[in-house]
Amino acid sequence: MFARVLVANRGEIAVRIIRACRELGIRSVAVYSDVDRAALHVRLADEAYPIGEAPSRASYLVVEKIIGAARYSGCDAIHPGYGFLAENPALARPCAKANIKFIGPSPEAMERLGSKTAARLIAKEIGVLTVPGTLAPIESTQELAEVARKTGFPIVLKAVAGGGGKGMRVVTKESDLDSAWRDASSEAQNAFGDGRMYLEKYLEKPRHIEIQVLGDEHGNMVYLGERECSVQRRHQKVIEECPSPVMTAELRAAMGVAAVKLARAGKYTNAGTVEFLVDADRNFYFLEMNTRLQVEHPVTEIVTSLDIVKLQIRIAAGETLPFTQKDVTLRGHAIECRIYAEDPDNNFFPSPGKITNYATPSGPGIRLDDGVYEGWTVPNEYDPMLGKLIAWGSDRAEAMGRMRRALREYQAGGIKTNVRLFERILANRDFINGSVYTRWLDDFLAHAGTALQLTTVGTAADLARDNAAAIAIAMWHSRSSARQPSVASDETTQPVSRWKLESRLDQLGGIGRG
Ligand code: MV4
Repeated sequence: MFARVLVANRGEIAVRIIRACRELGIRSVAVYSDVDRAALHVRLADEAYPIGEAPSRASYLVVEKIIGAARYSGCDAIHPGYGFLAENPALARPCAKANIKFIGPSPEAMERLGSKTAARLIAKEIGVLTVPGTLAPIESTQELAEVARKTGFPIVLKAVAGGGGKGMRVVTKESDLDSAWRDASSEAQNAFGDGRMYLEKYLEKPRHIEIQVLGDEHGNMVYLGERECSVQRRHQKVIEECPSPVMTAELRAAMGVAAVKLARAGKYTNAGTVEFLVDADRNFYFLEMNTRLQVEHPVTEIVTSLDIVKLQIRIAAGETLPFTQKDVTLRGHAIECRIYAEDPDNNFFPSPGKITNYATPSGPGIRLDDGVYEGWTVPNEYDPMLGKLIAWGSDRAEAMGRMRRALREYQAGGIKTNVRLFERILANRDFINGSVYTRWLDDFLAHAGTALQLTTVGTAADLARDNAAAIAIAMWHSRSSARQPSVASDETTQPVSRWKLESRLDQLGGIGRG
C-alpha cells in the first residue's frame, strides 16, 4: 500500500480523498493556491504545500507544480479527484515517468475512451448501441448537410474533445446548420484547443442514466448499479439518485453488461462512469465515458455499501477487487443535492464570500460531503459548490422525506445558496413521480421565472404591501408547519410557496435563510 498520497484537488473532493487516505492509514498531502491557504482540505491533510496564485491555470492546473509537490514530499501516488487534471493524460503520463502512481486509468485508456468519437467507434465494434450519427469528425459543410439530412432533424453537434455539453448545439432545421457548426466549433476550439465536431440524432426527452464501473489491474471488472442524472442545468447535474426511478433489474443488467464490455474493450481500470441516454421505451444509447471519480459517487456508495474512493486507492496499489459482480447488491435509495454558493433568483450568479454562520444537517440517513466551514471565505476563482447533501432511505419516499428535512436544517449565512430551489424541486409532482428527463429542470425553471416576475412587478408601495402580507403568511406557515408535518405537495396546490415567500423576505433584509 502507498505510504503518502498527494491530493491534486481542492474543496469537498479533496476532503473526501483525505478521509479515505486516513482510514487506510496513508498520509495525505494537500496542495493549495494562495486563496486556499486556510481551506478545509489544507486543515485536514497531514501536510500541505503552496502551488501558486489563485487562478487554477497558475496552480491546480499546472502539471509541473503537482508533480513537483509530490516528489518534494515523497508521495508514491497522486489522486486527481474530478475536474482540473483528472481526465488529462498530461498528468497521468508524466506520473508514470516520475514513478508516482496515478490513481485512475492508464493514460492510454483515458485517451481511448475520453475521445468521444473514438469511444463511439469502440461501442459500435462491440455492439453497444450508440445514438445514430457520425463515428468520425465532420470534414466539410457538404458532409454536414448530407449526414444531417440522412439522420433527420433535430440533430445535435458535439465536440470530439468535449463532454459536459460544451461546444454542443441542437439544430432543428437545415438552414441553421452552417452557422451552428461554426459557433460550436469555435467554442470547442477555445475550450479544448480542438474544434472538431461530430453529429448525433437529437433525442427529445431522454433520461440521462449512468453506470458506475470499477476494474482492477488483473482483469476483474464490475458495475455498481446506475445513477439517474436527468435533473441538470446548463449540463451541470443538480440532483442525482440511485437507483433510477425507471430502472428494472433486467435493464440494469443489460446496461451494466454493456458498460463493462465497453470499459473492457478500452482496457480500462479503476473507477469510471459510462453515460447513457434512455428513451421512453427503455432503449439505451451509449453517450460518453467519464474516466474519473464523479461528483455524484456517494449515492452509489451508500446504496452499495462500498467505499469507491478507498477501492480506487487499493486498486491503484495493485490489489485485486475484493468482491465479484454477484456480491454487488443495492439496498434502499439515495438522493444527492449539489449545494452551491449561487443565487437562483439572479440567474444563478455565483455568490462567493464569507460564510458567517454554518449549521449543517445530520441525523438518520444523512451524509454531507462538504469542503467549507463557518468563517471560511468561499473564493470566487473556482466552482462555487459548497458540498453535497446526500439522503438515504429504505425506499425513495423515505429518502426524499429525509432530504426535505435535512434541507431545512441546512443554513449558510453571508452567502446565497440554492438550498431553497431544492425544497421546491422536492415538492414538485413530476419530481416526486420520478417523471424527469434531460430538459426537465430548464422547463421547471422557465415556469418559476414567470411566476417570480409576476410577484415582483408593481410600485414600491405594492411591494411593501405584498411583503407585509408575505410576512403574515410566512408566520402562519411556520406555526402551521409546527403543528403538522409538511407533506409532499405540488407547488401549484399551495397559494404561495415557501420559496417565493422567503425570497421576498430576503428582499426585506435577510430575515430568510442564507
Ligand atoms: C444528447 C441529448 C439528446 N440527444 N445527445 C448533455 C451533456 C452531454 N453529457 C450529453 N448531453 C446530451 N446529449 C443527443 N443525441 C441530451 C443531452 C442532455 C441534455 C440536453 C439538453 C439539456 C439538458 C441535458 C441534460 C443531460 C443530457
